[in-house]
Amino acid sequence: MQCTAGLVERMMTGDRHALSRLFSLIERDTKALSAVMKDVYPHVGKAYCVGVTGPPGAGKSTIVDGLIQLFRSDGVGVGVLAVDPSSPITGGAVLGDRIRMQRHSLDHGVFIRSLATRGIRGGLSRSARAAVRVLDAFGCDVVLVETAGVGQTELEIMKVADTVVVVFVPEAGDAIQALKAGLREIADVFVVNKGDREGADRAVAAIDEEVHDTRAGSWWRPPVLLTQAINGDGIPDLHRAIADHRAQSEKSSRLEDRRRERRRLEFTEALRESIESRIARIGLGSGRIGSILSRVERGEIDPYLAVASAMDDQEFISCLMRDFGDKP
Ligand SMILES: Nc1nc2c(ncn2[C@@H]2O[C@H](COP(=O)(O)OP(=O)(O)O)[C@@H](O)[C@H]2O)c(=O)[nH]1
Ligand SMILES: [Mg+2]
Repeated sequence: MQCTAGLVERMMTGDRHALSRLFSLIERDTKALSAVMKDVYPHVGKAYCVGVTGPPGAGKSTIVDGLIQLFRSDGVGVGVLAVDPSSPITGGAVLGDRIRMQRHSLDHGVFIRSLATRGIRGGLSRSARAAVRVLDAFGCDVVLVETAGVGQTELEIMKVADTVVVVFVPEAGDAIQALKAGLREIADVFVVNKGDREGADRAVAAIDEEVHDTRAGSWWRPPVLLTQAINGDGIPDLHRAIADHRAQSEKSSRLEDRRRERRRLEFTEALRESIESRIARIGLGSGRIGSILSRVERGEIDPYLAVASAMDDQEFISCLMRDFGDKP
């Protein structure tokens, strides 16, 4: 893994080939990802991350495409990550995104990449976080992360994004349903896309009412915007709403609080994972820990008392602390 430092160095001089290689590494496995992070981390902290989430087909990629153009017209360097845990990298959705965004492919201020998250422990949030950092170090001012909302995965975007945009389509029933499922809390900006469709105004009103009830008196009241991404309608308003949210969160130190909380979560998650994987590696079948386990299995001691015994057992603890060569 010695090559990562050199790759990072080349990537930081604007070498896109090195950037692509780094992406392949962070997609490969957890160990490669950690090695890349070690070299990238000292160079991050400038990029602002915007998450765009919502159900498949809502128009997220079309919206992102419109946003790229607006950011570029301000001279902002843009990185785009399409994260889709449900479809493989060659799958239809991602391929479609690539084609749709192709018009940006000759622009050196834009880097678009789909991200495969399988094979990485910690899934979407860990790979996406790493990828955002790589793009940050590369020099992107803004990183747009598109995630297809499938169950819990859309909530994961919170762990990455500084501003979360949640996209709905006009079927108001669906929208309200999704709000109840937890999106209400994570959205900083709501978008009802496909404004050309029946019921769009009703959906906006319904979400607006819901937001009014739940965010009354809060430092930020998420706007509910109507867009028609297919012809660019409403995208400048969205661009402005993102900038407003950014300015407000920077001014009120909410951004720093949010990032601090994310780093804390990231550390504790990684720590837990590291301990879990060590337990899996050493196995619990032999030695004194093995006999404790057998007694638990036979129902002779309760599992919690057994944990306390294990934690007091020097042999077990020193096994856990052994050097597994898994450090980056
Ligand atoms: N009618 C209509 N179709 C749209 C609009 N925006 C996007 N679409 C279409 O909806 C489909 C899904 O869009 P896409 O951006 O790939 O959605 P994603 O899966 O959320 O990324 C595509 O065929 C788009 O052309 C819109 O405002 N109105
Ligand atoms: Mg898409």
